[in-house]
Parts: sequence; structure tokens; C-alpha cells
Amino acid sequence: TASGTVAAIDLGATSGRVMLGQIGPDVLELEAVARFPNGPVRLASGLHWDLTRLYAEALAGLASAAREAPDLASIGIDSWAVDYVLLRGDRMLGEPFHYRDERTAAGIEAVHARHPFADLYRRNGLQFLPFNTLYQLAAERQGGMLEVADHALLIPDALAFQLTGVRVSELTNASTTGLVRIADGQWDAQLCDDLGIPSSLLPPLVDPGERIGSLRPDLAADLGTSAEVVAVGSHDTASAVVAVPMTDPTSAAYISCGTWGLVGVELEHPVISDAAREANFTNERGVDGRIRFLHNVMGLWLLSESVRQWERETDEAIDLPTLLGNAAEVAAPAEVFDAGDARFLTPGDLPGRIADWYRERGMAPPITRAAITRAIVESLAEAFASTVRTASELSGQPVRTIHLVGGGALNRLLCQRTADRAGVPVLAGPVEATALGNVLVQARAVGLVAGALEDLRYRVVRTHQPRQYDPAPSSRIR
Ligand code: LRH
Repeated sequence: TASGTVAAIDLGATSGRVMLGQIGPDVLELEAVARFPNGPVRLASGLHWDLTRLYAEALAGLASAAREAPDLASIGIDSWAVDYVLLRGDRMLGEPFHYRDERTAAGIEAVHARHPFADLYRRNGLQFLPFNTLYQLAAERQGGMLEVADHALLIPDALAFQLTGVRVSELTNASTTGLVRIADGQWDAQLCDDLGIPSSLLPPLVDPGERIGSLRPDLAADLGTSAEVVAVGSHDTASAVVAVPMTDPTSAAYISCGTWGLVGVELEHPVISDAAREANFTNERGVDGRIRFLHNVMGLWLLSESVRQWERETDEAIDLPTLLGNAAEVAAPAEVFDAGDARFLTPGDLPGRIADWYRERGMAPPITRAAITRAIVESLAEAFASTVRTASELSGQPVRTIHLVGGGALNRLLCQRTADRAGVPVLAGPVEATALGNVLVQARAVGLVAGALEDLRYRVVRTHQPRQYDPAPSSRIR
């Protein structure tokens, strides 16, 4: 196989980055050429993303990437799921809504009046999340926006459109909209009709690995590259799962832990049983036709939003490693709180809401920052462990190892306590799994590597040694 360089634009809900990926026979290396913060912006209309700024940051990153690697082969884009931009012609109809915006209640009601959740689940296989794209679009319809728009593009597709002028919808991310049929992976035009969502808004679906297009000529000249934009697993979680160093996906679970903790297993076929629906497990499409059978656990959001609150209160920057070190020194709470409680979804005073959760049950809440942080870590670890057990039960797949990838892999206390509570070893890393998965799918598309998903993963196994956390027998909680 050959050697070469590709660029990955990877946008998380809390931060974004542009990575140069070097690929060679025994090389798989990332170099961050740009890193930038991301987060919600509250406008008069609600909670939004500043997509225009993210695009500008991505462009600056691409310019550095092209300077460093004049032979750049391709560019791939991934981001968080479900959110979209409405367009009329080439024009964006405002900045996209943030999925944590609270406007969708009426959309949910309108959708479920036509298609009760059990019926939707049979069609699209998705867990209920109040912000799934179909509920957001139903809310847009009530606001009259769908009459003005002629296209809806998911976030990575919207950036690909800015770069190339080409409108497509990449399948792994499209599968999170609720508008793709689980049976055949095509847009569900009947469901769109029933919900008054014009299916003409939805561009043609493409698979990860397909070419999207060349850079607009002005951009190619500015950036000094003729790299092509290639579709990757544009849902960040799909890219992360590509780079989970599982040597045997039939006996391992994964936790992709960033802003969210996506906890589940990889399957060949969806599971849309009553039990899976009741446990609110999702069947999202993975790269190469795999199914990501998983459940959304609240993730590091609980911690980052608490830190934000404390910083707001005292106007002082908080050092995360110190906070986590202190958390490791204090006792774990007698009871974990329910990390999945919907009150923790929206931005605000999370420490206050955690305290409310305990007080409502007649329990003393953790008071100090260290104790609150410890409660968050323990509650996440418990949610991770129990969700792994449920994934295993519902799918019939044994779990002998848990791979924890993403930023959470840096959190030693979380990794150790997840292993303890699950009674199964946790293999932590790579931290940049999403960018690696993005790079690998591009590398295959442009002919730098060949093979099946297992071959791509094997390259991660060879180059990125995970850190192992064995369950402590004394603290095993079952
Ligand atoms: C993680 C993620 C997750 C979605 C959520 C909206 O970044 O893509 O898979 O459920 O964001």
C-alpha cells in the first residue's frame, strides 16, 4: 500500500479540529493543524450554532493543512448528528438550531399524533431523543420555514456544500434524522409526506467513501490544493466506531465518550424488538453497512457544563486535571444520580440540578466541587456499565472487553470506575478516534489503504496501544 496525507475536519459539540492524517504501510498519525472551541449561542430565536465561524475555522485549518502537505489527497468532514441548515438556493436561512434548543415539544406532539413512537421505531429503528431531526423539522414546518426552504443539509453536508457547491446527504448521519428507513437505508418519502416535510428538501444519499466533489475553484486557488472532498462516516460517532481498536467486534462493546457517551455494540443487523424500543436503544447506520446498536448516555457534558457554571459564578478558570484529582480523593456518593434524567439536557446550572435530584429523594446532595465531580463520574460510570449490560442482553452478544474512545479516555477515574462497575476490563483510547475513523475512510477512498472495516481497525490496533483498566475485585458492583 501507498503513503499519503488527508485532512479531517472533525466538529464536536464542545470543540472542533482540523487534523492532518499521515497514512503509510505502518503509519497512521494525526497532527492537529487547528483546534477551536464550539458551543451554543443564544440568539433571540433560541439556541443556535455559529456555523459560519466554524466554517471559517475549518478553512483556516485547511489552509495550514495544504501548506504543510502540498500533495493533500482529500478532505473529509464529520460532526455531531441531527442538526441541519435550511437553504434557499445557495443561501443559508440563518444559523442552524442547536439540538439543545427547547423548541421541539410541539414538533414531537405533531409527529407522534400521526405516527406513535412504536410505529416510528419499526420504520427507522431510532431511540427517542427529543431533538431527532424529524421533530425539529416538524417544528420548522409549524414556523412556516419549510415553505421558504428548498434544501435541508445536515451539518457536515452543509460544510461540504460550502466547499464544493454539491448537495448530498451522507448516510450514517442521515440515519440519525428519523427519516431513513431501517429496512433499506433509503429516505422514507411516505413518512415525510405524512409529516408535511417535503422530501424534495432531502438531497441524494451517499455512502461513506463516495466522492462528493472538487473544491470550488476560488477556494482551490486560495487554499493552494486540488484535494477532493470525500464522504466519510460524517456522523462523528460513526467515524469513532470505525477507529475502535476491536479485534473481535462480536465480543466487545464500545463507549464513544465526548460530550455524549454513546454506548453499545456493532451488529450486522438491526434489533428493533419491543425490548430494544423500551430500553430506548437506537440502530444507527455505520460505515460499511454495519449497525451501531447503542444508547445515548449524557456524557462529559455533565462535567463541562458544571465547570462552566462554576466559572460563571467565580469568574475563575478551573483546571480540569486538578478537579479530577480532587474528585479521586473524596468518597464516592452512597447513591449515584440518574445521568439520563432529561433535566440535565439543557444548558444552565447543572450542579444545582444535581443537588435538586438528590433533595427530591430526601438524600443529602454532594456539596463541594470535588464531591459533585465525583458524583458525576460515578453516575456516568454506572450508566455506562448498565448500558453495556443492556446492549449485551438485547443483542445476545457477549461483552468481554469495553473499548472507551474519545476525550473520556483521558479521564482515568471514569475509565477505572467504569471497569469496576461493569466487572469487565476497559481498554481506553484512542482519544482522537473520530478523526482517525474519518482519516481511514478517506484513505481507503483515495486508494491509500485497502480492505474491509476490520483491516482499517487493525491499523489502529497496530499504531494506537490502548490503556487497560482492570476491574478492582473489591469494588466490583454488579
Ligand atoms: C455525538 C453525537 C451523538 C448524537 C448527538 C446529537 O457527538 O453525534 O451521536 O446523538 O451528538
